[in-house]
Amino acid sequence: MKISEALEERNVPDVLSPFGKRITTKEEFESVKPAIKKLLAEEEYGYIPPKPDRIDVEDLPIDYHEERFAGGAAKLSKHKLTAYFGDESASFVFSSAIPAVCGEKMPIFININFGDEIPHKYQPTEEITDNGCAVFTIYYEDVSSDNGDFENGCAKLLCKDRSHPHAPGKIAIWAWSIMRVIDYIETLDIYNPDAIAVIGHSRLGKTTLLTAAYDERVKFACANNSGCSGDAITRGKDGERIADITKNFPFWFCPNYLKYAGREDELPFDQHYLLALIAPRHILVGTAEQDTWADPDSEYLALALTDEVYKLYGSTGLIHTDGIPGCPVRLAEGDAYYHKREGVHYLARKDWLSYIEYIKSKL
Ligand code: GTR
Repeated sequence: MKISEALEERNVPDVLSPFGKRITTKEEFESVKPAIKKLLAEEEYGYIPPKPDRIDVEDLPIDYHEERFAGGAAKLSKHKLTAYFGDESASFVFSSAIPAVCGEKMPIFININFGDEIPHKYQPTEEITDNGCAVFTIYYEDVSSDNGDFENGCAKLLCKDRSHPHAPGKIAIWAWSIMRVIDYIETLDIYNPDAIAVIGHSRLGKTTLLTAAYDERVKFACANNSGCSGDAITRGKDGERIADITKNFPFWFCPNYLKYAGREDELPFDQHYLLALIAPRHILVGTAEQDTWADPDSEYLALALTDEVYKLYGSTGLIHTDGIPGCPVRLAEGDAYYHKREGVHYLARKDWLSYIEYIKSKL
């Protein structure tokens, strides 16, 4: 099926005419980016909390077994980050695994993950460091719980007034924590501004995209199976819809987003606007054939529609044919990347290794 056929009847808004006038240059697109950011903040995710006055990072003890991690081929550490706003502060813990020998073009991942174990089913740490990459890991619920309680963790300080229609949801708060870890990485010897990659699976893939859209320090955004309200076109989407996601997880978003349940056509944007804010930096979309809840075809369409923005910057975007790809497929030639692998919703080793290979090819 051709892309145009797949888009028929979806009535997707044109990202090159986000406010009426058609955009034809990268300068014009840069000039509308703040308004697109405002739109997404006010209608979907809420405003990401501001940068703190300062951060402190304290090293925490690790146990003897962790010290022997990877037989000495990588150094594992744990840290506690405290962000200060005047006299008030919020803290969370993160870990790092850094190869003993760091290459000059070493990818530096920040993985916002579903657990704090190292390794974890979604983070094959030894394979990552053996492949010459550093990885910093945030356990997302250490930042704030994955529910409607805004009184715990960093949410208590960062989102005091949930009654406001643009108040940040949990995705925005998790994104804020990734930005703080990047603040820390910037102070390290290993820091390379070209090599910062953020990765997350599913709800944390949505978090990854939001972070990259609002923080230009992210050069590679690896959104794994992020689907609804992440990397998938919302209009005409299969599987999960806004009505489902806002019923089950209203706290991921700003209160304003709930009004679009069952009314996708009234959204003044679609998810490719989020991706367009990341272009011309690298977007890596990873999908799974049986992940119909996320809808791999709608994920593909969002990325393909972002192409026009990449082109404004003289970049290739996703190199693809005019069709919806079958499975398995790996499109890794352009400045944007897409894969569809066999299997179900999961962040697999295969996914990691594919992302790593692509990132290395671009460094
Ligand atoms: C599902 C949710 C999806 C996806 C997933 C996950 O239940 O509906 O949008 O984010 O959770 O995070 O695992």
